[in-house]
This record gives sequence, structure tokens and C-alpha cells, in this order.
Amino acid sequence: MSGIYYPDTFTIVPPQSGFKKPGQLPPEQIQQYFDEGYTVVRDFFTPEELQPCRDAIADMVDQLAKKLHEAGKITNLHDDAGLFQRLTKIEEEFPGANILLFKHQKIPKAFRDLWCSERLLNLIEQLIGPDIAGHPVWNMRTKTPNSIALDVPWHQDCGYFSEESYNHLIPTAWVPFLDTDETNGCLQMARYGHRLGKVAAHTCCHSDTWFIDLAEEEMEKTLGVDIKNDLVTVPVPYGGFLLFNNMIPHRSLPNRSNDVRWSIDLRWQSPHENYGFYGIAEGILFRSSEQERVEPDWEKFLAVDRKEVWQKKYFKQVIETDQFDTTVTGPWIGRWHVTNENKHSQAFTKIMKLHR
Ligand SMILES: O=C(O)CCC(=O)C(=O)O
Ligand SMILES: [Fe+2]
Repeated sequence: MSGIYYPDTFTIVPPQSGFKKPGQLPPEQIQQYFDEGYTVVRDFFTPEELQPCRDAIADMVDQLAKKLHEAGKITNLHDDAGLFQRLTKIEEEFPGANILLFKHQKIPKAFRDLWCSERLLNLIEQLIGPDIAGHPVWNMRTKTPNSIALDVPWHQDCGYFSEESYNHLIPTAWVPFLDTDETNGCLQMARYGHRLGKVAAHTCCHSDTWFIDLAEEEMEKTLGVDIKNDLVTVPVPYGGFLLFNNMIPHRSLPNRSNDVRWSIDLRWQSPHENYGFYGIAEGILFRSSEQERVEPDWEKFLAVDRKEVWQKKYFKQVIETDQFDTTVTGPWIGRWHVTNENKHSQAFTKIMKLHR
């Protein structure tokens, strides 16, 4: 680690423009975001605004079902099941279907529209100023009931990014597509864990997953987290979202309900900073203080296949894998001590060895 920290970046409210634009939060809530590292924004989207996203998810599940069915991996399309049941049914026939969907994501138009919607950008402007880009790391979470594969253990998001990201704020909006609470896998935050602006040592890989892991002792020791008092379970009702920063430790609880806990996490940052994604992908400009209107260049953004660029850049070739392969590898695995070998870490080590 570089040993240089930027605590002010994550704790001090930047200068605010005087007037309130639609979607912007009251000053007290902005203050709370910088004090505690996160805030819950309630009743921000109407059901009508979120419905296109729900439809887009249903569409992605439908395409996956058809692909698995055509390949003879499942015998039933399960098209009588609804948005919160169908993937579970598919998963029963083809374990790992949720990982395939998590893995093969092309950001659908409905998510893009949400990501750069005016009211949301007005709010993000309060956190990072008038120059705003979408950060290349976004995820749709396919958290099926009781599946360990999507239980994300304690981590700081910067643990997944390269060091160039440590000096600036990358706000995340975690948007659920149903009411979330401790029974269906909402998130937990380690309040104040961002205040030192430090990145603690993570390990890889958690259980049978590709996730990095941050030990509670390490959170206490390096980040000054008070484990007894500052772990907060954060239910987020449909229509709202959880807004947090790239330094705060968080995890997702198990989904003990009968419904798939669908969510997306979207990120933004200043376009003048490095995206901290290992030089693999750039962001997409949404707003500029120098231009009245910015037309986001989706064509350019969508042309980048992160995995392909990563492999070409670091291993000089693209490694072909079966489209039904449920292994997930990425550059974050190489950043931390591998204390638990599994198929994901091994896939990483294997390509490293092959192409050195
Ligand atoms: O949705 C989850 O389960 C984990 C979310 C997360 O870690 C994130 O959005 O950064
Ligand atoms: Fe995260």
C-alpha cells in the first residue's frame, strides 16, 4: 500500500451551490453521508420509474433461460414464474445460473437511463461537484434465496480497485428492486470505517466465491471500526437506495426469503480522476461544467468488454471459456493474499502462469 491517505476526501462536505435542484438532499443528510460513510435515500424513484428496470431484468432472465434450455441444461423454461421466482427455479435445475447472469452483463438501456437520470445526477453533484462520469464498475446482483455465491463478505469497494482510486470519492448508489431488510439480504455497513481514508488488507477468496474478504479484527485495527457499536443493518425499501462511498466497509446478509433479491450498484466519480480499474476500462461522461449538455457516448462505453481487455492487456490473449462456466476471475484477486484457494483463485493463478 502506498501509505498515503486522503481522509478529508471522504469526510469533508465539498462546497455546495446555493440553490436546491430537483432530487438534491437536505444539507443535514449530505453531512451525514460524509460523517457516517453512507445514507439511505427514501422514496426517490416512483414505481413507474423503476418498472423499466424490472422489465429489463425479467428479459435477461428470459434470455438466460432460453440459452440454457437450448443447450439442454434445463428441461423447463419456467416462464410461468415471476420476476422474484423464476431464477430460483432455473437455479434448481442448473446450479450457478445466478452466477452466469451476474457474470454476463451488458448494461440494459433501462439501467443506463437510471444511471444518468437528471435528479440522480443533481444529487451526485452535491457529493462530487459538477463534473460527473459514470464509473466502469457496476453490477446487477442476482441474489437468489440461500445461495452462498452472492453473499458478499465484508469489504471496502476500493479493495476491488487499483490504487489510483484511493485519493478520490466514488459514490455508489445501491438500488434494490424490492423492499429489502435483514431477512432477504440487505446490506450492513461498518459506520465510520471510512474516516481514516485507509484501505485495509483484504484476503481472497471468500468461501467458494471470487469475493475478497476483510476480517473484523482488521477493520478494528486498521480502520478503527468499533465492531460492537458500529455495525449497522440497513433495510432499504423499494423506491429508495443506499448511498455510500468507496472506503466504507460493508457486506450483504444472507437471503433467507423466498424471493430473489434483485439490485444494481451504480457508481460515479470526477472524470478528471483515474478510474482505478487497472487501466482496463474508462468511465463515461455524464456532466461537465464546461458544456451545457453532454450526450453520453454509450457506443464507446459499451464497446469495451472488460474481461477481454483485461486478458489482452495482461496476458496478451483472450482465454476462451465455456459460456456456461461459472468461474469468475479478475484483477482484484491478484491484489491480495490468497489465503483460500478455490476454482476462482486457481483460474486466476493459472492464466497468470500460462502467460507470464
Ligand atoms: O449487493 C450486494 O450484495 C453487495 C453490494 C456491494 O458490495 C456493493 O454494491 O458495493
Ligand atoms: Fe461493495
